[in-house]
Amino acid sequence: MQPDLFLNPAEPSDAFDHPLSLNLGEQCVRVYPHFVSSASSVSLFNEVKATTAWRQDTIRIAGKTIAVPRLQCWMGDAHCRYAYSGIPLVPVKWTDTLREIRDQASAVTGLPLNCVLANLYRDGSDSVAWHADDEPQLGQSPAIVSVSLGESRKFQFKRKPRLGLSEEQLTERHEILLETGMLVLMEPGVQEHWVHQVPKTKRPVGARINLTFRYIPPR
Ligand SMILES: O=C(O)CCC(=O)C(=O)O
Repeated sequence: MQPDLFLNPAEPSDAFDHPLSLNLGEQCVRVYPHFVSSASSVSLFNEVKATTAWRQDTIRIAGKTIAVPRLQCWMGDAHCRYAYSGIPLVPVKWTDTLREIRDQASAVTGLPLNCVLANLYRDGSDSVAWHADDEPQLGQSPAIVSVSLGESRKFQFKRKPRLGLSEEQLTERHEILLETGMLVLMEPGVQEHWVHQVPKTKRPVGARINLTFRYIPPR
């Protein structure tokens, strides 16, 4: 599949002010290619990798316990309890680094953000399967803000099946190449109508960190 966007603009400052758009039907994904400058992305990757309390979660599928194919850390404000694929997540406290990235992501997107699922993909055999970030704690129509550091990986979208979709719509696919320093904003509506994944790859790739910021309203 050809990516919808090959993101390597020559003029980073321009790209920062004017995000690129990927239209998914009525919904939209905005891409800020140089949210983190290329000069600082390597040191930021190393800093986040070293200061985040990564853990290996497991899930039960068909009676078997399986290791989630990536390391994760759930971080956020104290009330931000969450469950992901049946894994209950109690937030660890913000590190200075992730709080700083959160504040900048909030400033760029204009969105309040109070928690983050950090994912560490150690190599091409780590992945995240098709899913939507549509847990009830996130409210009716959440916006999701995702920052990538490290190796490039494919990010793919397909529609959630529902009655009334044509064969063409059901087989429709979109793809973004997620590169280091990139911020992706999945606008409200994307999680209701689309699922996304980062597939495994046989290409030799090193580690990648993804920070998926969200907002959970205090109760
Ligand atoms: O790694 C990514 O870019 C996506 C992560 C993701 O889909 C998630 O945390 O829900």
